[in-house]
Amino acid sequence: MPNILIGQGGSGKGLLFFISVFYTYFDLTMKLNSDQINRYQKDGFVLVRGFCSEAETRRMYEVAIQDEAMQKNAMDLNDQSGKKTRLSLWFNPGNDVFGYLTRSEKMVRCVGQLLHSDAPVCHFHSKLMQKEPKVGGAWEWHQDYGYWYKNQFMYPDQLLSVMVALTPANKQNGCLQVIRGSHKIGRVNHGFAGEQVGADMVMVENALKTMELVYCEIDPGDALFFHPNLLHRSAANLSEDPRWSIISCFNSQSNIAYNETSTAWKKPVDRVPDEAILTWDAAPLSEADFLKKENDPALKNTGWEEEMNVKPKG
Ligand SMILES: O=C(O)CCC(=O)C(=O)O
Repeated sequence: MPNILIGQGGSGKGLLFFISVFYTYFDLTMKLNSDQINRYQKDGFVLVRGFCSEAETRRMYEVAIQDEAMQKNAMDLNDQSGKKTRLSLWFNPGNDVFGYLTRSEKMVRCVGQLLHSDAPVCHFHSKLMQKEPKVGGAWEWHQDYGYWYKNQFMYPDQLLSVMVALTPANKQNGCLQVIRGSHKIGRVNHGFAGEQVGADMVMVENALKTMELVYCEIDPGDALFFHPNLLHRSAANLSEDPRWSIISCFNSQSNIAYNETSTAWKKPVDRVPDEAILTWDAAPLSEADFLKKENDPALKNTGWEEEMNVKPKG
């Protein structure tokens, strides 16, 4: 065994260096076990508790609420009741703290275990979801592939999303709700629900007759990996507490998007060690390539949306 106790004995830096060498040497980077992989395949989602440590999550939340570019580039999407859901979305993962999360060995490795391809893992986009107390709007029932189909990605099994909670998410503040196993239905039709893309409610209601509705109540640092055909929604935040999270979406390089002008989706992720999130100097998000609402092909009319029944009954 090599001498791995190098560093400034007793100091915080020395300890971090020790941990990093220890993890590298023993290959202890977080990965999913076979039970978790099976659950993702069967249910369309898997929850990994404590994916990010308390300190990592605190660092990300501080940036989320303080970074000027993040706030300046936030956009509001109206839900069906006119309440606003706020998010900032960017494509290329940079040298900022969220870029370090997206690019971390643990993230890329776990995503690679779930994507249905051996091609390199690429990052499609990340978004900071900001559901403010009392005003944060709902997300209507949809599949992410309801949006991404319009980008003309060919293979849904080669895409997935990872939601990392930055604050507690619960029923009161509008946590994510999913229909267990609904990814197996395949893509259902989508129309517009407010300014969002919404799934055909006939199929959602059919799914709810036999499949379980699950409220994903999660704690800061927990990560929810979910399939792009999993039906999901979230209610408005009527509580006194914010509900913030970061959602990173990944794609296999073998999955071509024929209607997407950004290019991150075909660039293999430039990985960084897990400890970058906590210990590396982080750039501000001012260099990030943020999406403007008017440029999103998923929010454009393709001609068939109006025919869909996307309003819940009653
Ligand atoms: O953050 C939420 O409440 C829902 C977000 C969502 O459904 C999505 O980004 O696809």
